[in-house]
Amino acid sequence: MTGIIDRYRQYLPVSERTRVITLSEGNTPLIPAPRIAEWAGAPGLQVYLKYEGMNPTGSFKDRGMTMALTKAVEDGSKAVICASTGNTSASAAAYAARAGIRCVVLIPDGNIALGKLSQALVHGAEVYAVQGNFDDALAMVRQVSETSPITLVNSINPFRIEGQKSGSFEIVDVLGDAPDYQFMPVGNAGNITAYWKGYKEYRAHGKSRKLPKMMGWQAEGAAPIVRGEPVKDPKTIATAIKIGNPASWKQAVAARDESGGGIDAVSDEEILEAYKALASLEGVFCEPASAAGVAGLKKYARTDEAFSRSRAAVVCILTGHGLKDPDRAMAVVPRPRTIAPTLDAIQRELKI
Ligand code: AN7
Repeated sequence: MTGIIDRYRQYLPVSERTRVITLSEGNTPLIPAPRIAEWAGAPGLQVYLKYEGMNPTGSFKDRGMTMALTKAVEDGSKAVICASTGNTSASAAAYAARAGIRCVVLIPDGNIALGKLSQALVHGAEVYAVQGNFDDALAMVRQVSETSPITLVNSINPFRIEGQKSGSFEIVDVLGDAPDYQFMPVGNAGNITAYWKGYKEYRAHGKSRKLPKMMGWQAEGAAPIVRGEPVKDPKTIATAIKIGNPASWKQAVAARDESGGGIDAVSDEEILEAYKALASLEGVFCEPASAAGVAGLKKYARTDEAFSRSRAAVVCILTGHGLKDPDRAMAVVPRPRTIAPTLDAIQRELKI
């Protein structure tokens, strides 16, 4: 069984003796998306979708969680804890089950997608629904982990970032170099931090010549980095990135500035348009938060003409699978029509 730790062992803080907790995460597809380039009004762009929904629990979190649980077990920990908008808890629950240790999860009550909640529960995590938002839950687990023998596995845990940087390695391994631009959603800002670290390290090892411009996208109602101050009551349909005070704020700003990129916001309408375009034009089903980066691509192409006319290599990170949030999918499509069980009935409908 080979996951990101076995594939990128020389770049990660593990030894020969480390017992690796893995579900064969990583090695996700990098899918060319010419119709999304056209949809974005920039048909010359070489757009690729890094489909992180293909990880074992359906999101990019597995890259970080294999490292976090591997190190927790190596350090003798018997329990892990996290706050989560859903995907972190699903991943932590699965890897803790595999490691055979306890997993405690705090989620914002009523604000996580059903698929994610079902995952945390079925993997046997102890789940608490906090009457507050993600930021409240994160403050609580930080305090608990400081005073009790339980390992925090939010992305404040540096091993999470170490694992997640493998996403950059895979992109460079496939393209032969870093892309010119990377578009991605930003919530707690761990992933943009990890990707930027990965690109810099891989280049230092002579694996690439370029570094991408890092283009991060927040939802308009939950855009603290764009506004320059925490958002007390964040609002967006993209519940995964409904975060008002990101833990890796400073690192995200550094990734933006060092790379010459940007962090901006897209509306829920723009996110849902991109979400539907990905599914209907490319056959790729991601969750709404994942579509924020692609919505950002269209917005950026509109504002920067030189970019939209270029042949730049652009990677969009699709962070989570569409099946995580079936309620959202059903809310944006027409219901199936009910028909009689006859040939005549279907032929009348098809008009062919
Ligand atoms: C699909 O699960 O924060 O900027 O608690 O699930 O690294 O936080 C999820 C975040 C993007 C944002 N896309 O990544 C959690 C959580 C999806 C996500 C993000 C998340 P970060």
